[in-house]
Amino acid sequence: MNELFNIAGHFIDPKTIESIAPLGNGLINDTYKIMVHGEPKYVLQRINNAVFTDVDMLQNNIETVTNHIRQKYESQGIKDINRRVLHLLKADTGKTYVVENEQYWRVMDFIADSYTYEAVTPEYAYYAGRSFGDFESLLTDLKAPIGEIIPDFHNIEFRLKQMEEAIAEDRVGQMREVEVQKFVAKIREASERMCLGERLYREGKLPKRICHCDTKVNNMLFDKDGNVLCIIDLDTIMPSFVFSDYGDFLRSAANTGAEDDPDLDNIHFNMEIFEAFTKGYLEGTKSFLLPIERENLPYAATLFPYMQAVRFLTDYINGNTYYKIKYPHHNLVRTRAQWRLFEETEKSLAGVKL
Ligand code: GN1
Ligand code: MG
Repeated sequence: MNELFNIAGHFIDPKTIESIAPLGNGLINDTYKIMVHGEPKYVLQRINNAVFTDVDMLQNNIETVTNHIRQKYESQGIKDINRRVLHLLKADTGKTYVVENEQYWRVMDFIADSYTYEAVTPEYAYYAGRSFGDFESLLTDLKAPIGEIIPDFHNIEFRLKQMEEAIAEDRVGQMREVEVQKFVAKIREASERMCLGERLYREGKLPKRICHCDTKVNNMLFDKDGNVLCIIDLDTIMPSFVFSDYGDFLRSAANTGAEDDPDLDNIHFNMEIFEAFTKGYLEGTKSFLLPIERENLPYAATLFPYMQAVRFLTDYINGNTYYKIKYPHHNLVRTRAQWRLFEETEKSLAGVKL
């Protein structure tokens, strides 16, 4: 605990800190809230440096994007800007992060009276669609460069290659498990149709845009009336297909079960959420979205549970080195759940045209 106080002391007056307590349930970084006068005032985060190896680029990306959005909101006369866009604090080093014992830390303002959810109603899904669409739209005229913080992050061809490498290496002997072999076979069987986006990109038909790339429901803050306040978890902002933001949101929001649901019967694709989110997203992106992007949104909704199954299975085969796990088979349970969601999504969206 003392360590956390010392680190926070690089960003704020340590005498004002009452306590520091864990916050949220991300799979990558460690997050805490800093209490001042009985209220959460700041968010302290340990950046996972194994995942985000270039912390300078990471923090630069976030500063560039949040400054751009803040300026736009100012020129549009939007009120309450500090609750609508994240704000990184500067440390006594002059940077927006500090390094202590090879660990990287940052501090942001806590946005008061805000709520996160793991599941949404169709009404909230509509607002979420609008917000992610608006978010992309606000960034279409960004001139400053945004680095590809995790190269090939949502490149399914690359994720499949990583799976094949893990299989070839089989460092902990998981390939002996029949269930693992079965998933590998199914993933390979679907791979050709799932790599459509990368093919369209190579043919010069599909653009990359600045996307959020982690649009899970819990990466959005709502106010008490259900309005979207602010989009959070900006680490993975990078150039990508719009499929990333559209597809990854539905992967969490339209799933009637949990991401790691052990009971596969809970998992279905909620068409009402799909319709509401799509309506909002199409409104938010109407100024720039190309027909090729729009037509392939149903494909995007199937791509993300597929890609997540590939990523969870790869981590399981590698001996769980990437995602935080709560029990030994967690990544296999996650794979089962994401695979079921992929099948359910394909079934539900067969023949759906946008
Ligand atoms: C990770 O940290 P978190 O939970 O927001 C991951 C996403 C995955 C997600 C699966 C940098 O996000 O890509 O979709 O877990 N982020 C990174 O829940 O790999
Ligand atoms: Mg998150």
